[in-house]
Amino acid sequence: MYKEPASFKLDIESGVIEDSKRLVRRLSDMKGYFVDEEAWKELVEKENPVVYEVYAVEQEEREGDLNFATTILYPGKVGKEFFFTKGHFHAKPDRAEVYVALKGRGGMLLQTPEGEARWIPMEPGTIIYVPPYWAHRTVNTGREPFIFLAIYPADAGHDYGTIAKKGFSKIVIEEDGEVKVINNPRW
Ligand code: S6P
Ligand code: ZN
Repeated sequence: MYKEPASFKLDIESGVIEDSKRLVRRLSDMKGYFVDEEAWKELVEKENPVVYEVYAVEQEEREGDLNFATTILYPGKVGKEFFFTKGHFHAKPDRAEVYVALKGRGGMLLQTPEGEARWIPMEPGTIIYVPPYWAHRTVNTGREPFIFLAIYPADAGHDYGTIAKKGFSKIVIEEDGEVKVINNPRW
């Protein structure tokens, strides 16, 4: 009838949540995501680095319940483009989400279904409210792992298809030693 309340141990330094489900995304899992496809191929063949890891505590998909997960997004670039998470809409697109940045530096790209984009920089202590209907992707613009916690409805689900096909209308690159958010040339 009632679920048992629970507590979990998060190691703030590493971002790992004890007794959670671990997911690893390597660069080879992100074919077609980066603008510079030659640079992507070269780096996959050379070292195929881990781009990010997720530690998730998830419930059954039921309205009213909550999931949470940390992400450790490693530093790196494909060509000029900083490493990022795949990015997604929620399968139930009206489900919102909250992000809390814990360590490192980066930001979030958000986008409406019509392709209107926003960029929000993130540093430890930044809390982001992701409203219903906005796709979201995080980007590591720093030189150390970028770690954050996300809290989302248990029935939100993930819709990766649209972003996998079209990407975001903006990309985040390093140019002349600066972080720049520019229009996606493939959009
Ligand atoms: C889930 C939440 C995060 C991401 C994680 C990986 O709703 O937004 O836990 O799943 O940052 O990103 P992605 O886009 O590969 O799921
Ligand atoms: Zn999400």
